Amino acid sequence: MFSMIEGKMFEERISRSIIRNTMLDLLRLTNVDVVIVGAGPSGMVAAKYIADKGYKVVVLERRLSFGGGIGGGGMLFHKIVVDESAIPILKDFNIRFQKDEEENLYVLDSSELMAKLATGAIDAGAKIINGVHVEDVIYRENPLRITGVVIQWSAVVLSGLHVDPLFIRSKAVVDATGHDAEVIKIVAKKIPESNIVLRGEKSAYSELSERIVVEKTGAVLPGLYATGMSVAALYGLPRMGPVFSSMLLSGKKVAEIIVSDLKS
Ligand code: 48F
Repeated sequence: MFSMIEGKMFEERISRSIIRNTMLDLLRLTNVDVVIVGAGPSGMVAAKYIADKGYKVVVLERRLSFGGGIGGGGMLFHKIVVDESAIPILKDFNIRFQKDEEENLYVLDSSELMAKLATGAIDAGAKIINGVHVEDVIYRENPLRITGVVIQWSAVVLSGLHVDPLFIRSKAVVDATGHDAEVIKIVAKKIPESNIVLRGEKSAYSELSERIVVEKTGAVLPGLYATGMSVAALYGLPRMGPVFSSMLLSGKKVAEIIVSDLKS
């Protein structure tokens, strides 16, 4: 009639298993090496290459799915393009691509890119947690340093309820939030001594932006790093549309910089 195991109903065991294992995970995540804010292309690439080196990495994504701007392809067409500079990264993630000889570009399916970037990051040991919104940072003075993030359930943010958040301590925080550079924007506003001026993204100039976004990727303040389109928003660089080479290269570059900083 009622299948009870050790005096517990099935429904009760489902709840207990989810609650206990979530709490065990969350306790392990209160102090990590690297918090990456945003599970878009740059964030997931950074997560893999940092986790590959054995560091504890968590990616916090406010939506219930990873991929960021990948899923929409180019104006909802399910393809995106890269140039040859991104091919080594595509190979590291086992992502298939075709050469469009006519345009001298490489083309791939947006769903495969999303799924395999996430798989690569997770298989390397990074945790991707959906439904968590980063609403602020933790900082310390003399010298000024970003030492973690302030988090809230996205559902609470969307509901507008006043609920105090919780904290995650980390050695590095990566703004991979895309066009709005949300973490850097908060730091610029709430920590004026950071002297950050967020210049905002410019209109489209794909070729220029693809190059400079990668060049400018890196540390913003001790403990705070920018990758992907947040770099464009910070330095006033143009947008580039559905060409993703620089997002992948920027994620890899920020990973290399962080790994080197964590070692020193
Ligand atoms: O926007 P997004 O894909 O960032 P990206 O890695 O790549 C940009 C491209 O997709 C494309 C482009 C280049 O070709 O122009 O747009 O720079 O992903 C950013 C992710 O961050 C999440 C957001 O939901 C998205 O999935 N995000 C943004 N703010 C927060 C956040 C926040 N405060 N807390 C948690 N997640």
